Amino acid sequence: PSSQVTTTSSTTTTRATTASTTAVTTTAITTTASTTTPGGTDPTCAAIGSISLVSNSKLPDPFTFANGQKVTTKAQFKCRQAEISAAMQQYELGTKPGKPQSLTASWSGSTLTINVSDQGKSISFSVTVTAPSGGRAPYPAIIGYDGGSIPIPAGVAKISFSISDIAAQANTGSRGQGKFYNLYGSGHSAGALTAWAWGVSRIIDAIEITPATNINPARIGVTGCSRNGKGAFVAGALDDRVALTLPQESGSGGSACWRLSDYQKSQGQNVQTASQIITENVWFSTAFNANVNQVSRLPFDHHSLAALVAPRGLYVIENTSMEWLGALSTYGCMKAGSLVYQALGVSSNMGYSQVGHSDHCGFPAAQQGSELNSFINRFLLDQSVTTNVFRTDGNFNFNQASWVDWSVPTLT
Ligand code: MCU
Repeated sequence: PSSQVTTTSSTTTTRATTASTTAVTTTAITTTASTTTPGGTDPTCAAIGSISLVSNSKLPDPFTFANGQKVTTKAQFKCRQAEISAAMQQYELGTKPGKPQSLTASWSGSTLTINVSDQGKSISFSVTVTAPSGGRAPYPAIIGYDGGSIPIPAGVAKISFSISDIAAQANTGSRGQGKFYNLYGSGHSAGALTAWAWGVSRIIDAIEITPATNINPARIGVTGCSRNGKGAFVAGALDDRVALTLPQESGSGGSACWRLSDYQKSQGQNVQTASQIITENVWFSTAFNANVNQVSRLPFDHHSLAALVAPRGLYVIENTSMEWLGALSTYGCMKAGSLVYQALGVSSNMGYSQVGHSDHCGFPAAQQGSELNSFINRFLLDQSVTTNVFRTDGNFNFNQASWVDWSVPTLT
């Protein structure tokens, strides 16, 4: 089965700044129509047609459109990214709504409150901003899902985002619960990962119209660990204003590929698979359920998430000691994703580091200095430092030729 994906173009945005008191600044974005933008709105791209399921045991080719046309230029790749995004939303993530009809923000103390109205409904949520020690305003900032689990260096602000407020993730009974669903309806197709990604986009909208936060909206990172790492990855994939994406121990549903995790499982390893993950929580759209036992039908896999983040900064943190995450799966999946960065001529914009340690979501010092900090220094603090990281301490052999049957073009 295949269904039509429609892209609707977003409409003119007007901005109005209302008077601010000393403590509170309130500004507003108004868009004339609420739209869903599954694949983006680039007018130079051909409209995205229906995207069919495939039969492909290998990782699908990021450089070939659904209609068979090859990607040869960077401009075409942007259109292909829109198509990949639409496919992932259709078959796995659910639809991420576009800019709401109205968004206002207020800033008080260290709290940024975001008020969103769309199609007659309204919600409001807040994030806490911790100003950096040192550095220069406007500061870069890292949005941490439930605070995140990485050390944030000097000069970088931290934005704590309570994600369960937007979409609950207690268990499979959490479907449709949270402010996202109060706004868009409890039956909305978005899974929790997509709902949180929508929240990140609204946080960035709010920062863009609230200079009083002293945060630079062009230097935003997003991080989270484990289930929240899956979320951080999806947020970076679905909003190209995110300058640096930092998923930590995201495993299955994050940096692992569904096909590779199924393979590991078939080899007797205790690795989380698509068919298991949907029985645990509401991270994905219910639309995903139809294909969890036949993931080779998906016209994408999770190397495609890296393909959506490209060419922006991406540093993937993984842990070889946790069998459940799928050490080979995350390594091989991100290796395939890195081929997109290679094609774009920016290999060093993506890093992958897999270090074994028993504390899930603990952050080993070995991954800090020349790895995490280098990515932050380069992509958030504008320093010219080296970010050449692709490593594992794992004892496995990823045979790329078994999984990648496409060649890597040099996109012009
Ligand atoms: C690695 O992320 C998840 C994993 O997908 C779940 O199966 C497990 O229950 O929880 C992990 C997690 O979020 O740990 C904090």
